[in-house]
Amino acid sequence: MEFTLEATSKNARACTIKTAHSTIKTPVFMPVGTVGSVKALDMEDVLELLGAEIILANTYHMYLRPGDETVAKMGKLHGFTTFPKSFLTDSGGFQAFSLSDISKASQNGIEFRSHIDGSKHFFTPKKVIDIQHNLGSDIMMILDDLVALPATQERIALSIERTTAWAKESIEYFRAKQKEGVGVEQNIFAIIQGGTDRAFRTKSATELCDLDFDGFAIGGLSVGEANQDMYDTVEHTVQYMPKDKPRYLMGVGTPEDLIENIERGIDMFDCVMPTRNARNGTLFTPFGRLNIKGATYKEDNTPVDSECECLTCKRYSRAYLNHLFRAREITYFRLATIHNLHYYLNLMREAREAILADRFAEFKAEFYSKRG
Ligand code: PRF
Ligand code: ZN
Repeated sequence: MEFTLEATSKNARACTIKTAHSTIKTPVFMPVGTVGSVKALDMEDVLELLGAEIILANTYHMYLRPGDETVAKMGKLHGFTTFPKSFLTDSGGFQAFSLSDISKASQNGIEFRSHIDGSKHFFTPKKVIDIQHNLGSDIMMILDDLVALPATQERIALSIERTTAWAKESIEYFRAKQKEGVGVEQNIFAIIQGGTDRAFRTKSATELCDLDFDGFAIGGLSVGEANQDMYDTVEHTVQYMPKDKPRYLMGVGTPEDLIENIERGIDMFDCVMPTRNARNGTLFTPFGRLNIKGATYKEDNTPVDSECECLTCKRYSRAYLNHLFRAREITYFRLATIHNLHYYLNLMREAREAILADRFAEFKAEFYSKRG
């Protein structure tokens, strides 16, 4: 992976990340394609209509169904899904923790039950690397131990201790495999944990950033803490992260969260918010959220956002989308998803332009002023 830091505007960064499959310009939002599909879209939409250079898939889901070995046989993620650009895969720890009714972390890994058929599985740091080798993602994530907030000091201490131990085991195994010729074009990121406690975050960040990873993520946030606590934790943690590697904030967030965290030095984001909200009827615009179900849109002949250049806004009215939503038409899901993802990806492109012109603060002020 080639990483170039092109410009900064205070702490905000514009970078380029070159993987074996694409050149990613940051700040970047990665659409979520949990099971190897961005829900409601096909890869042509993701590629041609949205222009995404990277999407996220989940180890947990692909391992359970169709199975990582099947994916490997079908040409790994790129061949199987036909998406030719980059994939980042999450390690499965978070999904085991949030989707499985029974999940138990121990010293050696995480035991969980499948949300599909209840079968028992055990993820270890090495196992999730083997799976991600089969998936062939451009960026893989280490197995981390995360805790729901609020948590006791003891539980957070244990979480970062385990995450560091697993990270050491992961990087050793990953680099050894590369020496054998496995995963040579793949990259691996560590995940900083530590709740909202500064001392824990300092410890987790310094321990992990000392290791030979290709990039670093901040995990364990957006799990129920106040927004300001998330922003403060990020602001604190980035100080301990290297300037010459990508910084990824996992599972975040609202448009406001993205702007606040770009300002604090984050390069990469992913979140189900634009895709999930689209399906629920919530559409994002520069003026705030719009609930397309509302009776006010029944005879509104204007687009969702008259300045938006997405397919949905160029062609269809709020009235038509309101109708499709109420009629539960499948087409609604695609059109709404295209708009919301276009909004997120475009927000990142505009943020990047502002950083390159060293006017991120002005950009942020305009962003907030439009929302009133
Ligand atoms: N760890 C992993 N995946 C994640 C998270 C994490 O902490 C989060 C937290 N917001 C989202 N996805 N492995
Ligand atoms: Zn649009």
